[in-house]
Amino acid sequence: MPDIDKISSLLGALNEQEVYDAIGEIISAQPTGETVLDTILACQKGMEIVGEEFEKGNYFIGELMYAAQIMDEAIGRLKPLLGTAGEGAESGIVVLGSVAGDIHDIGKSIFRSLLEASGFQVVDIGIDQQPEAFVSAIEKHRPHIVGLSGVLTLSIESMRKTVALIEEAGYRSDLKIIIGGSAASEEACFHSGADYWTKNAALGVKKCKEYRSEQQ
Ligand code: B12
Repeated sequence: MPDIDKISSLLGALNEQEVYDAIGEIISAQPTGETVLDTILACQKGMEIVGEEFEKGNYFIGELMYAAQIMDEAIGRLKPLLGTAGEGAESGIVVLGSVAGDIHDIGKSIFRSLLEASGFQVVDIGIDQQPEAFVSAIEKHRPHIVGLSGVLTLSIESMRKTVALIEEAGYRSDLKIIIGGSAASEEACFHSGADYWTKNAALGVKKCKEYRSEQQ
């Protein structure tokens, strides 16, 4: 099996073709579901390296956009290996979106794909979504779980406002709220009033399954 960890440094260095070659090698080796998840995490780490280079002033917005393109393509190639839960495997409804002010969506889309592969129906309301948009989606789709995605420090405040409006609208006790993205932390979870936080999409799906077995 090829070295999965090397993908982080290849992506961090924006070596596009080498990232695809490494992903190709992993796919040819007929990986287990766990290996596919590890590969996604290695890509996520690569994006952290890109973020660090941006902070240091070595990369600029163009490099962030290029990294996003490589990441999208890499995940697109891995996606068919995530499998599908098949008809009738409904595990619950999740309303998901990136919170107000935040246009990042790669992590959100990965979480969405993993949820769908586990049989959840996902209503993805998109990026930069105001609290009111989450509440409208809750009114319309009556989800069991709401997922808030955010990678900016400022997003924590948007998450707090979103949870507060869900509470004000009277839906808080009907559903669980989980937050994810690189802004998520224990502190952010407490501050926002969410039930759970994670920076790992697979752990997020595991938690959603736990919530659904408690709710049923
Ligand atoms: C790519 C990127 C961009 C791309 C985004 C493209 C896109 N379509 O998403 C572009 C170029 C548009 C961009 C723009 C900006 N960016 Co940017 N960006 C990044 C970068 C390098 C990678 C983000 C990423 O895709 N990571 C990979 C994914 C897979 O990881 P993830 O998001 O954490 O998701 C995983 C988990 O967290 C989880 N997950 C995600 N969401 C959810 C939700 C739930 C419910 C659950 C359970 C799980 C879950 O699942 C995923 C898989 O495990 C980060 C660096 C970093 N460390 O994240 C900076 C970063 C987030 N950006 C940053 C900044 C500053 C900006 C800009 C302000 C730059 C500018 N000057 O314009 C703008 C902001 C625009 C805005 N208003 O949102 C900063 C944020 C700093 C801060 N603390 O606030 C970072 C951290 C870079 C840095 N280190 O400085 N960016």
